[in-house]
Amino acid sequence: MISQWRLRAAFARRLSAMYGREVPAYTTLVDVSREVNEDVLRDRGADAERLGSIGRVTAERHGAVRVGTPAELQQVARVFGALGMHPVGFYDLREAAASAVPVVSTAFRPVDGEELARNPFRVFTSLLTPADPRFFDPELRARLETFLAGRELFPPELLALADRAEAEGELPDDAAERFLQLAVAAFELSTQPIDRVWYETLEKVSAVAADIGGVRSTHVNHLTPRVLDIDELYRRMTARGIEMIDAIQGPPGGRGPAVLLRQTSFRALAEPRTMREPDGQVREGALRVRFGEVEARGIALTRAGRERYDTLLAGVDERLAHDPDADRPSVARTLWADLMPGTEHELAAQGLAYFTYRPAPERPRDGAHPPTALADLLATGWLRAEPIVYEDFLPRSAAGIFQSNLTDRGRRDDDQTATAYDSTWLSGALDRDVLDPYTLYDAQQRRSLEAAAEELGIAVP
Ligand code: OOG
Ligand code: NI
Repeated sequence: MISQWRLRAAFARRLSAMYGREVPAYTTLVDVSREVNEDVLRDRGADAERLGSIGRVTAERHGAVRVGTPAELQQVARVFGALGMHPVGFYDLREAAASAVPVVSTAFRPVDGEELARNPFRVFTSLLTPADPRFFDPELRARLETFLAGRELFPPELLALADRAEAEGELPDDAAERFLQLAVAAFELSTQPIDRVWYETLEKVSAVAADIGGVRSTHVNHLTPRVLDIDELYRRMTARGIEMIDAIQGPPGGRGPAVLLRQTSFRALAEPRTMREPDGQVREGALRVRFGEVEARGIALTRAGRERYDTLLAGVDERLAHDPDADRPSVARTLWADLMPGTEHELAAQGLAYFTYRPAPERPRDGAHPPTALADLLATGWLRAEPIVYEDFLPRSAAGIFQSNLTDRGRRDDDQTATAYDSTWLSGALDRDVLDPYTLYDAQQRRSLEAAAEELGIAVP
């Protein structure tokens, strides 16, 4: 029998092997990431593993996939459900001014601490929004919906195996093998001819709309390794002549503990794709839709901590609007130093980031009574705090990642009124609850505090 987490780990490994064959630059990225991680481990020792064991980090990937309809989204959710991955978080990529991509997204990932430690594979999953009139007029919407209704992304045999794995939590060896083959194949780049005129019609709205709705199958858009020092990775990739986007997205690095998520990417080369012309002729064309991305993960922020990050983004934008020649990274570093404390201890004491807490082995043993406030329990050495890793994504960075891949801004008609989509709508479309990331981190922190309080014989701080 193969358990869900082993299926998940095997799926991530096989998808990685397949994507490496499809996009050779990805293999370079994985190699350079591994080198950087080994160097960081050597330089920093145990400290390097504070946000995950080197085993976890080396195997860690996130994928990105894009689907066209709620029915397709429900099916992909069954495939990921088989792997113990649940929809977490809602991201609306239609609003980001710079990108205006007609999708809303969630991320499928393990939610339980132990499952995450075994293998944290996650997939950023985007759903096209044909009903948004700012992007699609009624005629194009109708054509698009008809096209999407006529395709099959996941064969029934795959979905039946997925349901069984989800219900039973495991699969017998043979069924597991079959499931993995079919699941990986479902995300392979298709060699079927693409209707060039239809593809280009959608491309005028958005390259992402064409990538989703212009073809009869789906594919991995990118697969992202995790690196322990993203600034160093950026330098090494650039030194190898790979042209990265001009920035690392997310909070500035350097000072204090790493928080949330920092990402950067590069455009992959054009890939050969078969095109069908209006006269029926088939010829070799090329499309450039996939890319490479890498990320560094930090500590999960509470809502209060996250507000400070959003304040940073707004502050940097404002400063750049007044002074377009200012250096964005240094503006961000300066503002960030004012907004965020520079130690884990302060992040914990001020309730800005999530930690698991346990009684310190070296706590006072002289019969003294522990203090009641969390900050005091930490300061006086009663409790120890271990950071909780941020397992999710950032909408602004995601918009930047989408954007890095587009040569053309696409088209959004702001005279039309947006269709409302939110987390509740997405839960309905999925027929599964979209989980709230803060609730998950809160619960993990709370459980640890309750256990620690019980051991110390005090009220939960
Ligand atoms: C997803 C872009 C977002 C990330 O890491 O923020 C993303 C896509 O291009 O489909 O993957
Ligand atoms: Ni990504």
